[in-house]
Amino acid sequence: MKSYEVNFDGLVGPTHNYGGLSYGNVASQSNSQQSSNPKEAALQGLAKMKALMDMGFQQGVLAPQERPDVAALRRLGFAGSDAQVIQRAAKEAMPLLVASCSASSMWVANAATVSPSADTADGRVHFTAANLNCKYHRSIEHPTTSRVLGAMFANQQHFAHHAALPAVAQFGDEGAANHTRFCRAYGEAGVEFFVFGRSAFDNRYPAPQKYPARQTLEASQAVARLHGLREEGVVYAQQNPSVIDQGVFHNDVIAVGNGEVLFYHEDAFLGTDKMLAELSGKLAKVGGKFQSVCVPRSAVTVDDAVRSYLFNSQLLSRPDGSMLLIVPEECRSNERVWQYLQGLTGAGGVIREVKVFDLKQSMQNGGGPACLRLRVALNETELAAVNPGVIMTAPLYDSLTQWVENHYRDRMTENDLADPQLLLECRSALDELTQILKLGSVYPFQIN
Ligand code: SUG
Repeated sequence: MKSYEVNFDGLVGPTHNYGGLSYGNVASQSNSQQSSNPKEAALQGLAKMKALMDMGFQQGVLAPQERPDVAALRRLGFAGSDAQVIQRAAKEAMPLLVASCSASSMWVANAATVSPSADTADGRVHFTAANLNCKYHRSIEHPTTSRVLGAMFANQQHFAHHAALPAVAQFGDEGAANHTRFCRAYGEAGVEFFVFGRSAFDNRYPAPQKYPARQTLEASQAVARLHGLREEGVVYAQQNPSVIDQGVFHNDVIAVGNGEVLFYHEDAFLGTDKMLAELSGKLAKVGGKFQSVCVPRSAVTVDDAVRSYLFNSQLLSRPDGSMLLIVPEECRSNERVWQYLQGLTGAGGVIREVKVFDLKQSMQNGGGPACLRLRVALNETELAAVNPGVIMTAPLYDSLTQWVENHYRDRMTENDLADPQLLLECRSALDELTQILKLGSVYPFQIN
């Protein structure tokens, strides 16, 4: 049976702004308070989805969330009508209003961890929504994420959904941003690679000194248990704490894998040799031939990797077995990174081509091509069981582009977030979106 990797990209929500909310994420910190352009952000994301679809890849779309999150503000004690809740938060606690307005759900690599059916004990595709417990503005995403994923992958014969892990730092879980799967073919059993930043219960593991390690070993292990993965099909590795302290807040900022290939920076992991041997051995047991492409620090420094987002790229398999790397424009403007990429594609190795996309609006908050997509490996039967409303087609692209043109502002600052009119605009946009994507009622304003 045929199988595919389907990339579901997060549609940027109408409140996209630069709130400076993510300590440890260099771009988010340095662009804090700049004015943003939500319309441009959404159109940049849609252009990437359309381009991948036109290249013959399977592409889907994941809906944004209701923001401002008035219900979350109510839980923090702001009362009155919706407009009063927003005005009171703006007056008394602007940072909390900004956090409840974040369009951060666009980075759907953090929405969930997904295990394909070939890896799981019950033969279903398993999803665990990420608790995103490290940052308040992200910790409020998972209830809606679960409803949206449930509406997209509703067929219980093929899809199993797990609620987010307990909401404490010890089970900090950032979803697929720290998870990669290696396999010979998408429909065959593979090796799931979980990368953690620290252990919450075992102090033998080192931890970063400056910035938080968002993913714990214990969270990764819990997800592997929930999904019914075999021990032989799982490898755990620790992120090098010193790169976290240099701004590598997720493993997908320093490594990317696909098929039988891991593309990574020399400084990405602790115990690299042992880890590579384990990946190679376990992949061999399911018929695969592991290959690693290491980028030496002499060619690209960790700082270059963080600024250019070289590794936050999409590594995609082409029909002839070679791979294509989708990188952000910032890779072309970094001389060393661009030179490295020219050498890589010219060397006749597995990565043969690089395509560049302008995702500046998202990049300025630390979200590159890989952050914007959630990968779901599906066989033909499973793909047919996905809600067809969320699979990208030329007419859907046209409808979504028109929808963005109709509803989005082209400039957003902190003052705009305090405007109660924004909430009404967002709700009417999202109400229409659930009809376009055939999701049913998934937003708090639709179900309460
Ligand atoms: O969680 N930025 C996101 C970026 C997530 C990128 N995802 C992956 N690497 N997979 C984060 O730090 C910034 C929001 C703000 O500052 O307005 C933010 O949430």
